[in-house]
Amino acid sequence: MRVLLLSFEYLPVKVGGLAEAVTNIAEGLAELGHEVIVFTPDHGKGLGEPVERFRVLAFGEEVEVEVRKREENGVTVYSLAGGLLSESDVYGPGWEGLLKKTVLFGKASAGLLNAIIEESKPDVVHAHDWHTVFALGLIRKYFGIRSVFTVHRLNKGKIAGQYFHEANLAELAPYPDIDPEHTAAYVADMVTTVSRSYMLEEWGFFGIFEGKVTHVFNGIDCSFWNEELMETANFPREERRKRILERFGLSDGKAFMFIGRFDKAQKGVDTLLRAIELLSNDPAFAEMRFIIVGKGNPELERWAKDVEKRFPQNVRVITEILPRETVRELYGSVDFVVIPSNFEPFGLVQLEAMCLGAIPIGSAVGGIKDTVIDVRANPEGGTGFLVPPRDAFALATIMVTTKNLDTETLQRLRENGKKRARKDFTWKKACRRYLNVYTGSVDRVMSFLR
Ligand code: NHF
Repeated sequence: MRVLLLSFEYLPVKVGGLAEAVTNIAEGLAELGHEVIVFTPDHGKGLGEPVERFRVLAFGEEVEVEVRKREENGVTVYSLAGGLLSESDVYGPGWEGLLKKTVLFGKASAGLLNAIIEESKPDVVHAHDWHTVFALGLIRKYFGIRSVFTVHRLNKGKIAGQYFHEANLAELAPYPDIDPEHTAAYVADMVTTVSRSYMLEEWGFFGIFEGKVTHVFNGIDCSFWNEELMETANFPREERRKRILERFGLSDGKAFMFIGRFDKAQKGVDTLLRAIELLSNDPAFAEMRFIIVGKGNPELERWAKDVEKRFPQNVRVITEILPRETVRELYGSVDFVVIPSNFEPFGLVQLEAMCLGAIPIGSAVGGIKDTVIDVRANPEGGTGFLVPPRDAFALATIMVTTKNLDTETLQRLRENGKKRARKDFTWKKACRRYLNVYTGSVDRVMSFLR
């Protein structure tokens, strides 16, 4: 099968989990013997060799589009440069600039497909997140290729119908304000998202497209997130913990870690900070250590730093991007990783942690709920703990409980977690399911089934 993927992020261009997901899907499909082509904006990177040039009329100006091509791990990647497509802010400049960039990407993608269609007509076009709505719409309109739209995270935004007019897709914008995710899902033959629970939590959106909606879990590449590659691979876990805590200026204790963006909407670092404040009154607190890694919202950064200042024996806050190798040392040394997200389409942290034997304590939402098995519900097969989102008290309570777990249970949770991450959430599995989505041979939700 020949598959065309459309995405605003493709490694090495990475803003969030989207880049990892799309790159792994592309390479996984290629590994399974399929021909994979990717269209992505160049974002000023200049990767690959120039192969094509054409002019595109957009917003009253002619833009010279330069197409660059590279072969990477069995995948043919075309990056589209010129005008806003060369803008280095992936999702910018500003909201207006981003919208213009998405329209230009749409027109340039249609132009590029026009140039290569005679030798390389795709069997399916697979578009990722709303930024590809114009590319998807134009490819569907001009070439009628079977199409799939994947939501990695709902944006729930509205854009002026005018942008659809500008993209030669006026028929998709009968109203002044249009939700581009809704339009992409409407246009596509199949709609997917990255976990079953997220799909059901967001049924208000996905339910509109019932009959062509399903989930495909992401995977995790445990080849990097591997204990054997750690600097301290030969030390027992307690020794590693002692060393890593020391490295961050803390004495030994039960170690809990958070890593993620400091934002108010999704990642829930505020819930963790509140939980720590609650815990500070508990006698167990003296033996608890917290390493919090992340940056973002200045107010949350200030709050985190203030908590660190108030509890210097227990809390370390690192507001810088750590090298992946250091993050691996952390995962492989701490006892627990806390993922207090308010919502999480899939989430990588809980699986990275599981690959390295750190026990996840996560919110019972989206992909966290689907990947972490709560040991209280399944004592033999459990891999971690699930708590309600936005509930600092529940999080604090479970942290006290976990602190007192016996070594045997901890060991079982670690082993179960490693097995689950390595076996149940591989990219190969994800790609096999996408292939079924492409051909329509996949199960889907029927809300009337009881
Ligand atoms: O893992 C890739 C990623 C997800 O939960 C994540 C998210 C954005 O929010 O699918 O997309």
